[in-house]
Amino acid sequence: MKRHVNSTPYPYPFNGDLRPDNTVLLIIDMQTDFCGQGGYVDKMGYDLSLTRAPIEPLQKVLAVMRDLGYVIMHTREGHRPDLADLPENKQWRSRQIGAGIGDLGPCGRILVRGEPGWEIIPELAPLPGETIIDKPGKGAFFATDLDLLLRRKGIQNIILTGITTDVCVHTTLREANDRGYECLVLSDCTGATDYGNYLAALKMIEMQGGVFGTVAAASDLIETLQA
Ligand code: C5J
Repeated sequence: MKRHVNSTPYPYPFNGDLRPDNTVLLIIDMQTDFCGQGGYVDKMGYDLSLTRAPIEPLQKVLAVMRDLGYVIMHTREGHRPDLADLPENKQWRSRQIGAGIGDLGPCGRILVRGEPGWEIIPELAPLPGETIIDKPGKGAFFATDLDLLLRRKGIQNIILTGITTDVCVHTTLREANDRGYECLVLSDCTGATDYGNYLAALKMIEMQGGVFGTVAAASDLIETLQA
């Protein structure tokens, strides 16, 4: 049975093959450091309401997709406690803006694995058995086994959500698209530290007939899944 999500600029997936065993919901970096008080994004002075906006729609999508048996994966951006995997320029730039990666903040050491700020927020906590990808960079394919796990599971479709739209979501989207995965971004299940960047990041996807994939709202996906 072929089915499609009502997405822009084309219905997803392109071939109508949307099943629990060939599709993953990828939830990117819903960590306190990116959307919680005292975390990295808060320390940089950005508006937390923008990165917290996806929480509620994501909870709905997550509940539906868990119920239907879809593959669920989460990512966390963070570095080893000895910072051996932290590029010098990444640390230097973060210190310029008053939120030095590896430095002590209100939620522990910023973007360091095992610290309170690095944890996924309780509202979207992974269930036992759901895969968590720990990544040192912005893209979830860089220096991780994500591609290997997806191919072993026979995943063709990736539904991308999480934060931030213009940085980690977009980098992962581009990496996935170049690897031949069919990508959907859920517009209300993602957010950026700047609203203009959020809109631009979504618009970029829609160029050239869907240069990186296609975009839908959570309700469009849920309608298709429950039809
Ligand atoms: C950033 C992310 N923005 N998860 N990380 O540094 O988007």
